[in-house]
Amino acid sequence: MNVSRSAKRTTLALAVATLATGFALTTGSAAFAGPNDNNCDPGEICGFKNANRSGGLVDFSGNDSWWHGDIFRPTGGDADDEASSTWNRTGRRVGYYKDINCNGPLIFEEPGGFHLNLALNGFNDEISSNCFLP
Ligand SMILES: [Ca+2]
Ligand SMILES: [Ca+2]
Ligand SMILES: [Ca+2]
Repeated sequence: MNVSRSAKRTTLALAVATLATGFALTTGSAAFAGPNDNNCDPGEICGFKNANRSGGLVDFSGNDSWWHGDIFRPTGGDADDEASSTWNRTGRRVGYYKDINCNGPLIFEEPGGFHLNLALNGFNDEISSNCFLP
């Protein structure tokens, strides 16, 4: 009797697990839009490995004091001193800085602004942090 009850419980648990897996698969990326999800979504600050917002990206929802350890996705590679274009999809002005902790020379973007080729600004492969500006 105990064996039978245990078997039923296992079957139920499997059924629930299957449903949960199916749910996760069908909801897709839109339901999980957020930082570090491969997409430069509205509300995010993004740095791209290559010019013209290509070659993989890092996406932040706010200030980031050091881009080291943030990996361009899906291409790979550390973002610190490696970004070649940027896009500010937040509603606030953003500064990108050559040094960590938002220090050193900066360039800024208005809400919705972008830089397609940071080399034109002397900032290719230089950005190490970003902060909102007043
Ligand atoms: Ca995102
Ligand atoms: Ca970081
Ligand atoms: Ca730097």
